[in-house]
Amino acid sequence: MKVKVDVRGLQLPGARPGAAVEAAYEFDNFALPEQELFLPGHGLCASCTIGVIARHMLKVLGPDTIVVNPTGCAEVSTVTYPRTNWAVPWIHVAFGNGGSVASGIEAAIKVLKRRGAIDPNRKINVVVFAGDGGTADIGFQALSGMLERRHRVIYVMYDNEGYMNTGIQRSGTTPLFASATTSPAGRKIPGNLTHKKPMALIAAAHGIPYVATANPAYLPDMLQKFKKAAEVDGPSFIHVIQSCQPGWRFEPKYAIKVLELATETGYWVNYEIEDGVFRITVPVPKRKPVECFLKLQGRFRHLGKEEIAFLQKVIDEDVKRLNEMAGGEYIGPLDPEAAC
Ligand SMILES: Cc1ncc(C[n+]2csc(CCOP(=O)(O)OP(=O)(O)O)c2C)c(N)n1
Ligand code: SF4
Ligand SMILES: [Mg+2]
Repeated sequence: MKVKVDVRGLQLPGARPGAAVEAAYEFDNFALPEQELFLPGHGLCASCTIGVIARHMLKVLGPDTIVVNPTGCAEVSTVTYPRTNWAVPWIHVAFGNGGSVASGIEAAIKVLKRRGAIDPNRKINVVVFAGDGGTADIGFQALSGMLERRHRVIYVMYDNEGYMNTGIQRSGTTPLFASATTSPAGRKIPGNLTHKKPMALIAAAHGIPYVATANPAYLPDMLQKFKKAAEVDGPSFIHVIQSCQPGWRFEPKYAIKVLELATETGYWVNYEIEDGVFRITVPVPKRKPVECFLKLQGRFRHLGKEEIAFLQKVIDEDVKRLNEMAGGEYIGPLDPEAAC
């Protein structure tokens, strides 16, 4: 089957390279509290990594946190009336307005502090916890406005690469050639025909103080990024990849394995952009072939050699550009013989 797709070009105007900082992170000194603020008993699917992200995010941010949650799996699976799994103030918002509601909450906190109704020294975190659809698609303008106005809000986008709670439709972050219910692989097309939107780079182009990508399979790195986001005085954006069993179609026991392979193949690069300095935070000495990541997942089962080779080329190009932005080969060369 012949379908014309271009290799995309990632670009980030204005970023300065910085050395990988993995070794500088003091993970050992970073004890997590025992208190659970994302409680068990939710309705997320078995092996869903949304719970891993939400639980650890709140352990880092603590009880003085307000969660703004647009519609999506994270929302419908945790707040079935009259129960909730969130032991912090939490608000449901519409699919597309997470950034606007969080902006209003942050502005209201400022006013209440100014009037003396809240202790001006009290640090309250406002977090948007939104899916890829609620961020990269319908919530895009609300997010962009929030970043532009520089509200002190931590925006966490959990990215399962599709509209999962409504039946696995494609989104702006669905990868090339993944089969979804609105881009089904068949005789006409080999799955989704668009590239994944580089949301972290798009957020960074707003010139905000902190942007990062994270992966729950690399927990210390993800925790560190939540911590840094909470410390900046302005907006921060963290794009977290999140494995989804029904959407990606892997055996539930591979929920973390598939995320490890995402990073080991260079499909997903963990980096941060702090005050304009770009660093890769989880270096990968040698890359495994992308096939290792693809073959665990039913959404890529239809791919032939040609499509897999094309996806490998896309990753090679992305990695090259990200290494250039970091100023070194932090993501190493492809090892075609590597065992998965
Ligand atoms: C304006 C509007 N359009 C459509 C919907 C239906 N809807 C609710 S959530 C959702 C998709 C959510 O996708 P995402 O943000 O990626 O979250 P996920 O379900 O994957 O966790 C859709 C289409 C809606 N609630 N509001
Ligand atoms: S459909 Fe996917 S994202 Fe939604 S709860 Fe299930 S595993 Fe999680
Ligand atoms: Mg989604």
